[in-house]
Amino acid sequence: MLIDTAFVSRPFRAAEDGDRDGDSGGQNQIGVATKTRAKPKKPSQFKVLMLNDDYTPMEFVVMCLKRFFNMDLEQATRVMLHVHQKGVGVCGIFPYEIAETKVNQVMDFAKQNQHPLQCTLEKA
Ligand code: TYC
Repeated sequence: MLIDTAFVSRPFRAAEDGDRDGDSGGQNQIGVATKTRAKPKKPSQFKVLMLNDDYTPMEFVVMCLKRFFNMDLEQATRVMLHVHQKGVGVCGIFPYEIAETKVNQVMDFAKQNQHPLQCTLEKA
């Protein structure tokens, strides 16, 4: 169970709100509102996808998978060959900000090395 808290300021004083004695029982005062959420949301997950092309060397793709996705040589080779044969493959599944960082790391590294390798993300 998740408790959301937020500061809430009321735009009028209790006495102007039909509360003649000014005793609102705490309802019209500045304070903290709490709201319960029945279904707490898990942070959504994103797949990082690697795309095939005709020019990026296989060894370079394997290097990226080892460097940025912490794969060993065997895993990286398997994923690279899958992408080479099917056109697209999953490098991993992460929360949005981590997935975005990995996409940027791969794209920057590919650009620095003048390879057209493309990497993208997709909601899991
Ligand atoms: N198709 C490339 C080649 O034959 C290899 C390759 C594999 C490129 C995976 C990109 O994501 C990729 N050199």
